[in-house]
Amino acid sequence: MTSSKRQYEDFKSHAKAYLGPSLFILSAFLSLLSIFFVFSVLLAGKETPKSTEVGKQFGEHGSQSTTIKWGPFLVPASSEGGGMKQWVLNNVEKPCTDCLITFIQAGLEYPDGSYANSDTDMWLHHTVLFDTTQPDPACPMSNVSRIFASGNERTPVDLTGNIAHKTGLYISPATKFSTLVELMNGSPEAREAILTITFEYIPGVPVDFKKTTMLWLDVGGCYKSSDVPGYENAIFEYASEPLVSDIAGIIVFTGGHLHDGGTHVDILKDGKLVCNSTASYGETAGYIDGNEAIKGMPHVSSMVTCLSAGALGPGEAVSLVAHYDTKEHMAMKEMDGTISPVMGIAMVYIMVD
Ligand SMILES: [Cu+2]
Repeated sequence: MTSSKRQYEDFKSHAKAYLGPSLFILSAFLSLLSIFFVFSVLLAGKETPKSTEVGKQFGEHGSQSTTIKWGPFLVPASSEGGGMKQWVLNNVEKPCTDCLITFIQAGLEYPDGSYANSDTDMWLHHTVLFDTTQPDPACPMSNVSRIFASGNERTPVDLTGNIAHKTGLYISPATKFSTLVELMNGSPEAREAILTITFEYIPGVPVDFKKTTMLWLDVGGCYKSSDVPGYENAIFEYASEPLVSDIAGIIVFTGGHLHDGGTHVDILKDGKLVCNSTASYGETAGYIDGNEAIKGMPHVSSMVTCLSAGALGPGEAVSLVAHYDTKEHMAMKEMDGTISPVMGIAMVYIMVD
C-alpha cells in the first residue's frame, strides 16, 4: 500500500478513533445527533454575507432564494487526523423568520468561490441542520430536531414537489438553528473550504399552505450511530426499526443516504415500498476521485428522491432497507484493508394535515 493510499484510507478509521472516546462517555447515544452535543464546543468559522434573490417557485407569494455560507473552515492535511474534522456552529443565522422553507441544498466551495469535491480531494462528508428549540419527532428523548442533512451527494430537498405541494418547514421567530459540518481533505496540505446552504422560502404562512415535519429513519436506530459494518465483494442490507407515526399527513419528499458501495434505499410504509431511492455514481467530474491512490474511482453522486410518496396516518409505520453491493460499486476501505462502516438513512418529510 502506498503512503497516499494509506492516508486516504485513514480517513474513516481516524474519524472513528476521533469519535470513539467522546461517544463512549455519552454511552450509547451514538447518532449524528449526539455528535452535535459532543462537539458543540468546537465552534469555528464565521458566516459570510448572504445573497438573496427572488425564488424560483411561488413567486406570487414573495418567495426568496438565499445562500448562506459558513466558513472558511481550515480542514487539516491528510497526514493530520486523516484530513477529517467536524465543527458545530451554534445559534447560526437563519435564512428567514416567520416563514416556510420550501427548498434546501448544501454545497461546498473553496474560498475563491470555486467548486470543491472529491476530484480535488475535498469532501462535504456530512452536514446536519438542527432546530434547537424543538424535540426530534423521530427521537423524542432528544431536545433538538434534525430538519435537514446532506452527504457529499448534496441531494436537493424540494418540499413542494415543484409547486405540487403548498408546504414548507415553518421557522418561527423563536426557532434557533445549529449546523454540524464534517469535512474531509485528501491533500497533503491543510486547505480551507466553505459550506454553502441554499434555501428557498416564503414569508409567513399563506392561508392555503401547510407545515411540514421530518422523520429521520436510520439503520442505526435513534440512539446509535448509523455506522454499521461494511463487507467487501458482498451483497448485504440493513433495515431500520419501523417508526410509528402519530400524525396524519402526506409524504411530500423522501430520499436516502448511502455510502460508496450502496445501490439503493427502499423506503417503506407498513412494509410496502413507497420510494426506491437509487444511488448513481460518478455522474459529474466532481465525483470522479482525483487522489493518486484511487484515481478515477466513482463516488455516490446522487440519490433518487420521491416527491410524492402517499399519505401517512397515525399508527402507520415508516422504515427503510439500505442495500449494498460492493461487487458492483467499490466501497471505501480502512487502513487495514477492511471495508469502512456504512450508513443507511432516509429523511421523510410529511406535510401535516
Ligand atoms: Cu454518511
